[in-house]
Amino acid sequence: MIILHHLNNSRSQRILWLLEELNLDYEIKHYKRDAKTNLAPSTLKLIHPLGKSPVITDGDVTVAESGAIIEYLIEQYGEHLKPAANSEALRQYQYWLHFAEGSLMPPMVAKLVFDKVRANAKPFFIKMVANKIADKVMEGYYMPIITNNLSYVNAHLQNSPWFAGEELTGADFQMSFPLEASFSRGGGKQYPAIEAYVKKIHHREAYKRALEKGGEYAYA
Ligand SMILES: N[C@@H](CCC(=O)N[C@@H](CS)C(=O)NCC(=O)O)C(=O)O
Repeated sequence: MIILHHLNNSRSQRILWLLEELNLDYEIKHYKRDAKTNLAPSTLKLIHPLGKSPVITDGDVTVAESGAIIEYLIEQYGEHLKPAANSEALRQYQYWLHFAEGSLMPPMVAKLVFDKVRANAKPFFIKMVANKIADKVMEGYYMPIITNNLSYVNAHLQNSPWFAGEELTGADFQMSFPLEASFSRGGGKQYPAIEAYVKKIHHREAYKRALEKGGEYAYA
């Protein structure tokens, strides 16, 4: 039996959606982020030493890291979600599967960290200095990368209904989280193709079931 070790408001939602889309039999074990630190509970380290979510167990097998989990589930249970060997669709599939965590997420995580620094720095003088540093790094470095990445994704989606072409594939599950996260605060009007894509995902029956089963998810 597959068990998804699922953390609220996390990348684990993409795996939940995939499990639903594949119509698999699985259980969810819920973990809740600490209200203060937002970190996962230490019990997740009993499943995998890094203590991050998503992580799945399937009998004796434990798989961590969203991209690896998606590849594992597709290899084992859903080959139809992977394009044919040596096709352009397969190259696109591999590219976007890696792009999501390799290029798109890191500057977004940096933004989240700097937003937290701005919000929590105390006392007043430290806050002023922290804000100045945060603004400089964000404006000078991370924001241009985020904008460049999102414009690139938007241009791709203007010409392609799914990330690897005409069909839904594993790449779409992997790309869903950063796109949802970047749109969750009502931003993104300048990226109409991404907006339409995120809406399209949210209308899928499997996605709705995943949302229902997963509970708290701030990005849908
Ligand atoms: N690149 C990893 C990232 C895993 C990750 O950082 N997960 C976050 C949730 S989105 C987490 O577990 N955070 C809680 C913590 O770090 O304690 C993946 O895609 O699986």
